[in-house]
Amino acid sequence: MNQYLSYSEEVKQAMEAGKPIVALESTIISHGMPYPQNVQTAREVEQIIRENGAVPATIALIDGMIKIGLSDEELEMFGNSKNVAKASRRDLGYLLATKQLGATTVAATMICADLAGIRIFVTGGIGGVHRGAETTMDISADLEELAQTNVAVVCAGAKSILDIGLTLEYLETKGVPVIGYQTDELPAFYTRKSGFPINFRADDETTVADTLRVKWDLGLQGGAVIANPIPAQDELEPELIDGIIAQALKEAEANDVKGKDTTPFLLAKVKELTEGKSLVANIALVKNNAVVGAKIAVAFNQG
Ligand code: PSU
Ligand code: MN
Repeated sequence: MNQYLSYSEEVKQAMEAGKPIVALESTIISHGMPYPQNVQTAREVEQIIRENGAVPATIALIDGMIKIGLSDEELEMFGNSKNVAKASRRDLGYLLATKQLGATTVAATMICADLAGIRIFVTGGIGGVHRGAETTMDISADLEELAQTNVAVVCAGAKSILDIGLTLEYLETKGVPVIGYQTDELPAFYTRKSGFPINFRADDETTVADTLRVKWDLGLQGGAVIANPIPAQDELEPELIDGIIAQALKEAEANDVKGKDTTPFLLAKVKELTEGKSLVANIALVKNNAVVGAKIAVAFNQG
C-alpha cells in the first residue's frame, strides 16, 4: 500500500469486505459549485452511491496525505474554505510535500483512485480541449490522464465551454473509449445532445463493466469515458445555454483568465448568467451519474 494513502473507516471496511467502491473528486466541491450547495450535493451523492449498492470514496489532499473517503467535517471544510488548492497531476507532489489542502481534479482523482485500486469514478463533467486551444494550447490534463490511468469516469459528457469536437478527436488519438450510456450521442452536460456521435452505446451497466474488464484484461492502459445524459426533465434549453456560454467565454477573455482558473471562472459565470439554473442542472446530473456509476461498480465487482 502506498505510504501517502489514508483510508476512511468506511472505505477500509469496504475494501476488506471486497465491496464495490466508487471514487468521487473534490474539485467539484471546492471550485465547481458554490457553498452550501456544494457540500449538500457531495453528501447526497455519497448517499445515492450507498443506496445503489456501492461505497463512496471522496478523494482529497489533507496534511500530506491522500485521503480516500472524507468525513462529514472534511467535506464541510473543502466546501467552505478559501485556501483549498485545485490539485491536478502536476500539483500532487508539491501540495503533499507542503501539507496543503488540495481538491483533486478528474486527473488527480484518477491517479489517487488507481493507487487505491478503485476503478470506477463518478463526477459531473471532465475537462477537455478548450475552445481556441489552437492558439492558447489549453487542453485539460484530464485527457492525458484518461490516456494512461486505468479508471473509468462516469460523467455527463463535455460542456460547450469546451470544443467538444476537438475533445473527442483528442480522446480518439489517445485510444480512450467513449461509451454512451443509453445514448448514441455525446451529451453536452447541461443538455442531452451535442450533435457528436459517441463510439459505443451501452444500454446497461453490465455491458459497460464487461467492456472495461476486457480492455484492462488485454493490458490496454488508460481509462474510459462513460457518458450519461442529464435526465430529460432537468436539461436546460440549448438556445439559452449556448448564448450564455458564448458570453462567459467573452468575459473570460476580456479578464485575461488563464490556466487552472479558466474552468472555475466559466462555471461561476454560467451560473450567474443563468440565474442559478446551471447549478440546479449540474446537481441533477451529478446525482444521476452517481446512480449509474454505483451500478457499474457493482457489475464490475461481480465479474
Ligand atoms: N467541469 C465541471 N465541474 C468541475 C470541473 C469540470 O462541470 O468542477 C473540474 C473537474 O475537477 C475537472 C477540472 O477535472 O474542472 C478541469 O479543470 P482544467 O480544465 O483546468 O483541467
Ligand atoms: Mn486548462
